Amino acid sequence: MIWLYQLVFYGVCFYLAESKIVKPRQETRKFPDGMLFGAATAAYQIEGAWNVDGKSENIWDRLSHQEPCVIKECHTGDIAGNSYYSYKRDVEMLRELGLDFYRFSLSWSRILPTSFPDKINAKGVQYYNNLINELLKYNIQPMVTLYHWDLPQKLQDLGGWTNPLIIDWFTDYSRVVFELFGDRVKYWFTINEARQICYEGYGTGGLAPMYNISGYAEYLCYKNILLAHAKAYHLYNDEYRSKQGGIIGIVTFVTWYEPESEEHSEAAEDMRQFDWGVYANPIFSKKGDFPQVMKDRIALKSMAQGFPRSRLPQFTPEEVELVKGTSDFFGLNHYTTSLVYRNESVNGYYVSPSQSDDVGVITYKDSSWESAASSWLKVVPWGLYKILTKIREDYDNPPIFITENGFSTLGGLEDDRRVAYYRNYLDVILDAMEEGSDIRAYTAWSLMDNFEWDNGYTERFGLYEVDYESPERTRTPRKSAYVYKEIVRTHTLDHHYEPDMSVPITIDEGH
Ligand code: GBH
Repeated sequence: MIWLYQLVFYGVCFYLAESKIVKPRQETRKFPDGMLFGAATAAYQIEGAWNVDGKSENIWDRLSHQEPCVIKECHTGDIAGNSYYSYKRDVEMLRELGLDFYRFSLSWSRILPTSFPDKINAKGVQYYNNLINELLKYNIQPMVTLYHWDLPQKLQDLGGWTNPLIIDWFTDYSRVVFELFGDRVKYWFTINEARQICYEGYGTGGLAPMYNISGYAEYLCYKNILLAHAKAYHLYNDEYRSKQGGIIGIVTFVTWYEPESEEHSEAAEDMRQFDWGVYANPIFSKKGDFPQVMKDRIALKSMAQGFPRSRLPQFTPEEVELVKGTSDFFGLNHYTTSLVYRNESVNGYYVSPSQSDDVGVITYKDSSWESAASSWLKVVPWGLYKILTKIREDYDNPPIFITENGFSTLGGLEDDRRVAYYRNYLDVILDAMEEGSDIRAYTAWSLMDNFEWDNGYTERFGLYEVDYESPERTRTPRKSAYVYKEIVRTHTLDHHYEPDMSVPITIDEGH
C-alpha cells in the first residue's frame, strides 16, 4: 500500500511543479545585452607569497600565525591559491568563463611595505601590472578593490580603523594606487564591506584584528571609514576622473532582515539601518549622516548608562556634506536573510554596552531554510528581491553593481546546490530589473576557492575548485562554472540547461 501513497504523493508534487504553483519561474529569461558578468576574489584570500618580494606583514598574516591558532584547522594565507605566481591561470579561467570583468583587490602592504608612500615596492607593483595587463590583453576589465580587509600590521599597531589619522593614511595609499594603475583601471571600489570590518573586526571578534569592544570601537571605525572612503572618492573625482575616466564607489554587505511577524516590522527596519543603513544613509540618502534611528537609540542608551555623550561619534555638518553622494553606484554584496524580533528585555536596563543592545533586536534564521556550508548563509532568494526593491525606493534608484553573490560547500565538483543558488538569485535580479532596478553588473563570489577568513579553507565558494594538496594549487571547474559560462554566453537564464562535464571547459573564440 505504501507505494501507492508514494505514487500519489509524487504525482501531486509533479503536478504542482509542472503547473508552476510551487516553482513559478521556470521559463527561459534574458538579461539585457549591456549587463556585465564577472567573478571576484580578494588579495589575502588567493595570493599567498605573504613574505616575498618586499611585502610586509598585514593583520591577517599576524592573526593566522598566532599561537594557539584562532583560524579553523590552523590554516593560513601563506600560500593560499598561489595566485601571486599563478595569475596567468586565473586569467585563463576568466577567459574560459567568457567573463566581462574580474573584481580583485590590492594588498596595501605589498605595494607600500612601510604602510606609507615613502617607499613604493616595485615588485609588488609589477605583480599588479602583470595581472592588469594580462586581463586587458583579453579584453577583461579589471575592477579593483583598494581595501579588502588586509590592513598593514603597523597601522593596526597604531590603532587601525579606530585612529582618525587613518583617513589620511588611506587617502595617501589611494593616491599611489590611482597614479600607478588608473591609466588602465576604470572601475574602483574603495572599501569592501566597511560594516564587517568594523563590527566583526572591532566589535564581535569574528575578523582580524578580532577585538571584542562592541558599543564603542565599531562606532569609531564606522566614522573613520566613511571619511576615509569619502576623501579617496573626492581625490579621484577632483584629480583623476577627468584624465582617467573611471568610476568609483564603495561596496556594502547587505543582509535582508525580515520581521518574524507584522508587529516586529519596526524592529526589522531598525536592524537594516544599523546593519547597512550605517553606510547607505550617509552616502546615498538626500539628508546624509548616520541613520536617525542609530543616532537616537545610541544617544538614549548612552545617557541611561551614564555616559557623558553618545558612544556614536558625530559628524560635523561639513563632514555630512563631504560623505554625501560619494559613490557612483551602489556596490552590493549579498548572500542571505535573517528574521528579526524586538527584544524589549534589554531596553531600559543597564547591560554592558554593545551594538546588539543598542539596536534592541534579536536576529535568527528560519530552521526550514536551506543552509550552505557556512552556518550564516541560508538560501532565501526573495530576500535579495526585497533589498533591490528597497534600494530602488529609498535611494532614488541608483545604478547597482552586484559585487558579490555566492554559495559555500565543503568541496566537490558536482555542486548542484550552488548551481540552484545562482539560478534562483539571478531570477529575482531579473524580477527587480523588470520593475525598474538599474542593475548594471553581476559578480559571482568566487572565481575559485579561497581562504575563507576565520574558517580557513574549510568553506568553499569557488566556481573552480582549488586542490590545496598540489604545490601549484591546481584549479578545476565545477558544474557551476559550466552553468555560469552558459548564462554569460547566452545572457539567458535557463533552469533546465545541463552541462556535459566530461567535455573540458575551453576558451571560446574572441576570449
Ligand atoms: C564576504 O563577506 C567577503 O567580502 C568575502 O571576502 C568572503 O569570502 C565572502 O563574503 C564569503 O563569506 O554569523 O557570527 O558567523 C562575508 C562577510 C563574514 C558575513 C562572516 C557573515 C558571519 C558572522 N561575512 N559573517 S556570524
